[in-house]
Amino acid sequence: MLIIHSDKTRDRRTQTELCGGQLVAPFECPERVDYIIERARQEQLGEIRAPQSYDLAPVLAIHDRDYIEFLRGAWEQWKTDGHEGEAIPNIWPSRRMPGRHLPRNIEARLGYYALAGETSINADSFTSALLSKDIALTALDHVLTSGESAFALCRPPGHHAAVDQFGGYCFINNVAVAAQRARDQGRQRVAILDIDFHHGNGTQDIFYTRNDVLTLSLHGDPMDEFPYFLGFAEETGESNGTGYNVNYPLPSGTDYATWSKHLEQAKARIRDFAPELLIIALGVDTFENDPISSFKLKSPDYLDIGRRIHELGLPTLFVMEGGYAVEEIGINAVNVLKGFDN
Ligand code: Q9C
Ligand code: ZN
Repeated sequence: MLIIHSDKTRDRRTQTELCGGQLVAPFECPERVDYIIERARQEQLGEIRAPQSYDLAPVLAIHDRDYIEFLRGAWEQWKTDGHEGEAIPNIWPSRRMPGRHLPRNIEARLGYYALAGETSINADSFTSALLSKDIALTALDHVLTSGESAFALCRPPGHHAAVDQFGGYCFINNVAVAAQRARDQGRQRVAILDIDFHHGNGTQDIFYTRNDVLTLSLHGDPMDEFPYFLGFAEETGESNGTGYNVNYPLPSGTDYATWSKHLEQAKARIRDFAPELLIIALGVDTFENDPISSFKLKSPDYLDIGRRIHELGLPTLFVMEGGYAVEEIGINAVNVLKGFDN
């Protein structure tokens, strides 16, 4: 399988993540990509190719322009305002203060565009987000032109990013940008299957009223797990999109026997939809030793996941999302791709 990868993903190296009342070293760190690419080389998974550059048009097909311009300028405005540390939001529009105006103040703007407070912004955040979408789009173009499958080794991840919100380590929704581009290139129906431990809230929200992009997500029950406020089973889509969003919230401690049953349900829905392209939001934070998640999948299970996805017989774009057991992330992510290829 072709792998799209850039060493420049290492340039995003924030120092802080707000966690448990402390600023800790971010879970979403550059070493994640190092372990995956090292394992892909060891296993001779396939050719490793650098991404091409794309302009903003495919991003603006999904995200609001004012949000993207905010991301571009946030760090400069934060520094100009005299702040010493990395940029972290600390106030939000909320039930009693709905936020009908976009304030000028940068702290307020951070909250306006953030869905959570763990994702620090620094000098590299915007360029790294742009690079990550280049990786996804280069891999997508390979799938569209060759009919073969490909792996986009994206970092930062994307599935929590909504039309005008960042958070959960995500800025640009890479799978959504890729799905929309596939539509714009003439693919009629695209399915996005999200197997990251966390609900793909951004992806769900972006396509919620549409019936041309089917979104499905298997994830930790939002009653207990991030992103908490979206990802429930009753969220099935709206207007034209009714029936075109499917959530499988699963309890803490879910093992592979239970998880894979729900994967088969998702596959049945995908078959029924008959997409021309399948996009997998590939998180491996479902792993038993993941430091921020609570499922119990084991490394060999990821081979079987790849095998089961291959049974759909669809041109498939794999896009890297989460996975924070850094030492095992390479084994687990590459296992999915090996299982698919075999
Ligand atoms: N104290 C992805 O997997 N909550 N994002 C972290 C740690 C945020 C995960 C809590 C988790 C975001 C792409
Ligand atoms: Zn995740």
